[in-house]
Amino acid sequence: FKNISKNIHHSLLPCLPSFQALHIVILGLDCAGKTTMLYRLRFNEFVNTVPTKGFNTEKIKVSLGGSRQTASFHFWDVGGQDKLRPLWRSYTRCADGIVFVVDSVDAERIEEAKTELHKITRLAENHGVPVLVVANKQDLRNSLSLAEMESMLALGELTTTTPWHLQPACAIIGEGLQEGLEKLHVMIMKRRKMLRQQKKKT
Ligand code: G3D
Ligand code: MG
Repeated sequence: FKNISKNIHHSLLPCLPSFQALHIVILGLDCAGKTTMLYRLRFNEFVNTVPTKGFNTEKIKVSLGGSRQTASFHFWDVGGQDKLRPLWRSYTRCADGIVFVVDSVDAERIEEAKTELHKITRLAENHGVPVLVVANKQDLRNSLSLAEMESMLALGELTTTTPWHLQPACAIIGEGLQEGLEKLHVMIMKRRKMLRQQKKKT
């Protein structure tokens, strides 16, 4: 992983100016459906995935509700196996937003997902970065409800500065993805406005 990590640092360190595509990092445990989501958005169809060893990246234009407006998202889908998780930090360094994908039927590992989510949002450099929590695999009969997910992930206990939205989704058919990204976009724009106003005051 050394090489991968070196390349990432090289490409991300000079944080790109924000008028370019929004930098969005897709995180979550392995098998949550991150790569399925990315390729659903990219090709508008289901793509059979293999476990992600390094990362996948795609620039995708997403249309925003009703209006004809679109936003460019530059997604980074990072492998979620535990040995890859230490790399997450180098991807979130300049992130405008985080998409955290959770498998809604994997009740056994939801505690682990919660721990990782809280760990990443507590990092100083992620202070205030909006998080879209995707409750994925809602198509399956035994999926946890949104209310259950919210309490099991302790979303109410995320730092007070972290804006979040919990979105039910089914990545294989793409349901909920667009809606979730619109919410994420709104949160990112709100934060930017707030940061601009703070800058003016000082
Ligand atoms: P990851 O990138 O987070 O590790 P993947 O996860 O995108 O590789 O997906 C892991 C498995 O979950 C895949 O199945 C994929 O088809 C499945 N999956 C992803 N999203 C959904 C969903 O919304 N509903 C259902 N039912 N399954 C989903 P396989 O069988 O290839 O392991
Ligand atoms: Mg993957």
